[in-house]
Amino acid sequence: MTQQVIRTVCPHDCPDQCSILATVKDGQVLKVAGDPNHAFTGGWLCGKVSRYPERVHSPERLVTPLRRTGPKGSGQFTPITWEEALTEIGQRWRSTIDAFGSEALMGYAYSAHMGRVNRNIVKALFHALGASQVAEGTVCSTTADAGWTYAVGPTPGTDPETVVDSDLVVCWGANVATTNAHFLPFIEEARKRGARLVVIDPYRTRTARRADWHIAPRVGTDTALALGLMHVLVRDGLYDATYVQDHTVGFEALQEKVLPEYSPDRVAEITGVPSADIERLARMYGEARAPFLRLGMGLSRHAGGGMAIRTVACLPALVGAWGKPGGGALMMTGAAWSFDLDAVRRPDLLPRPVRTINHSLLGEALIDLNDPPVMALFVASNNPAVSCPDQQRVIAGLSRDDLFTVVHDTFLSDTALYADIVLPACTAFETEDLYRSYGTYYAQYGPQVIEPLAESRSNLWVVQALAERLGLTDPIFRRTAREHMEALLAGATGPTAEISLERLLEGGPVRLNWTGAGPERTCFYSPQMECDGLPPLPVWAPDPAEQAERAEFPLQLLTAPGHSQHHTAFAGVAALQRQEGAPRCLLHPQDAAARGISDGDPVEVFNHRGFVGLDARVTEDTQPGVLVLEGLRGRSHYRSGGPVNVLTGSRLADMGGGATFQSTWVDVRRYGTFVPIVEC
Ligand SMILES: Nc1nc2c(c(=O)[nH]1)N[C@H]1C(S)=C(S)[C@@H](COP(=O)(O)OP(=O)(O)OC[C@H]3O[C@@H](n4cnc5c(=O)[nH]c(N)nc54)[C@H](O)[C@@H]3O)O[C@H]1N2
Ligand SMILES: Nc1nc2c(c(=O)[nH]1)N[C@H]1C(S)=C(S)[C@@H](COP(=O)(O)OP(=O)(O)OC[C@H]3O[C@@H](n4cnc5c(=O)[nH]c(N)nc54)[C@H](O)[C@@H]3O)O[C@H]1N2
Ligand SMILES: [Mo]
Repeated sequence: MTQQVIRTVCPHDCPDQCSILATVKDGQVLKVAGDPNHAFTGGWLCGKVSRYPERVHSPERLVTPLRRTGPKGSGQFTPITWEEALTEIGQRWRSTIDAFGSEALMGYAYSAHMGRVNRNIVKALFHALGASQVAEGTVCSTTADAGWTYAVGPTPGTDPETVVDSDLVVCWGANVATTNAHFLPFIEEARKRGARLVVIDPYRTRTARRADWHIAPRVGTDTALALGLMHVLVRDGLYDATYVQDHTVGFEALQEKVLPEYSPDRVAEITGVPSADIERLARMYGEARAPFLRLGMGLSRHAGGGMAIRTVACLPALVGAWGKPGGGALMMTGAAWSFDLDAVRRPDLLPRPVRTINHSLLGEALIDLNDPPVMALFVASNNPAVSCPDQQRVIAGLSRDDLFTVVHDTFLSDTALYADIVLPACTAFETEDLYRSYGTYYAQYGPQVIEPLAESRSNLWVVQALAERLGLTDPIFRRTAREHMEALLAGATGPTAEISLERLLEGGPVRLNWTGAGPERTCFYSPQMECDGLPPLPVWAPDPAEQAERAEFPLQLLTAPGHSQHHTAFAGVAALQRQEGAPRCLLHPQDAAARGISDGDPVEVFNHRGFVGLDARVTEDTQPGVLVLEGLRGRSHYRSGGPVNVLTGSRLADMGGGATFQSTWVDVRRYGTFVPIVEC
């Protein structure tokens, strides 16, 4: 066959959603390049996706279904045929449903494949089976979403391409150089035109290194910092009284009841940011012509994380930044899209109301749920044995001998090690799907680039095959990817309905006709929060549970995305593993000296939940009292213990049911200095 260049889409959970030109010959992806035809991702790919041929053709790809032959977790499997795998799964699920009821079955796919079809179709299967449902986003975005929505409603963020017209860009808890790389050139363009870049992050990230000013608050104190800024803005008359009057709720209550409590001096005590810096930042923000706030989700993965996002998201309204060219705020653009997802997910197939299990509480669900217990689990497109909090319980749950687990993955992930049956997934390059970005306003069709390798199969194929075994007759389980796309568009509303399948199939990014007007209103005082039993006005208070943990373990754990990793999805690419290097923690020189730790020493990070063995990087990039761990790795990457989430707990954030990875306190010691305490 001759060589061909096929335009497709990066399927990963990333705001950029690059358009990719894949060069293909004889069923092999030879190279990938950025598509110059995309206004946002503009002709270059990140370091991870540049290596896509290595991911697609990794020698570690799963090539056949596997059946477990050794104890759970041992990694002992034997190849079986798809016929055997599907028959066994069908029989086990049927007998589980007969013996325990349909809610004993729990199955879900998460975000490793962002295609609207392959991600959502798995839901239809578990709806039709009457299985326990899973609230999946709680390990990632639900708390941030809840906080944002309480403040500004379901407003999609400002178009990132407009940032070039901004004169002040604030990246607040957003390491865009790592997690939103194609946004950077737009910020740089704004800087060429005179804008300044401020980064607010507890440690010096790659983005902070580039910034004109890096402000490093204590972890979990953003609510107070935002209120300190509001205090100065209101005190000095630097707010937009007209915008506030016309487009906000509860300004008087904020001014009278809240802001007096947040003087720069008090906020400095809470956040560790000097009061002069709070004054200066407030002035910069208040005096800017069009400040652009890029709000990340890191600060939401915390006990008070919803309130933090909710409060920071009020800032643009106070200065009237919304609607000014270059001004406003962006967390996500997802709310702008209205494809008919229910046409693929089909919640109407549920035979009766069933319980919903929080993804962040997977361990608890597998261990503690009764009536009925979870007896059969299906996991696709995620790796909860690494990414879910409270790993001890997740692993204990996955190790249950009476739990029948099926994992569908491209690689033998840590989770797959606990499966009874492993199903080989193909990469998104081997599937056809429809994508829409959550960080820009583009949708794009992603054609299949090569045939599925070996015996790997797509999420869609697996759902169809299982539906057939289980006697599910709804026509949805026979629809092709193309028919699903038609359904997604047929029921679309708003500007999404203006997009035609024909236009998508022509290829390349298709822009959503979105007007970007900003929120209808911003709630300084939120009646909805009051109804939901939450404080209706912004408030920061120390968290008693955290204070108790801190008394025992003095360092706060900050976990952040890895630069050359996408959680664990690129685990099969050796070059990226080498580039990321051995797992390490960033430790401030003061904390290192107090423990006799030098740069490069092997160390163990520990708390009452578990320990992780890795290398120490002693650096002023972090602040005293904050230990930073970048990236999620499988257990075998660590010197001992691990993965990182053995340290985190199952407490949920204040709103949205999200995980609280950052509400974790730890200590660190040189590797090998641990003397076990033997109780007699
Ligand atoms: N290279 C790479 N890119 C990715 C991913 C990846 O794993 N690797 N993951 C993808 C996914 S799934 C997602 S959800 C997004 C990640 O999206 P986000 O979670 O929005 O990630 P970041 O933009 O890195 O924002 C996290 C930043 O928040 C900071 N932070 C943590 N706690 C606090 C706090 O209390 N206050 C403040 N001010 N800052 C805090 C962290 O130090 C970190 O630098 O990125 C996507 N892109
Ligand atoms: N401590 C701590 N924990 C965190 C975070 C943190 O910041 N700190 N971040 C959280 C966030 S933001 C997120 S989004 C989650 C991510 O958590 P996960 O979704 O578990 O992320 P991955 O490790 O990327 O898992 C994706 C898995 O899907 C597989 N896969 C890839 N493509 C396909 C496909 O097409 N089909 C199928 N069936 N499988 C496929 C990959 O090989 C990989 O094993 O982690 C969360 N966990
Ligand atoms: Mo995420």
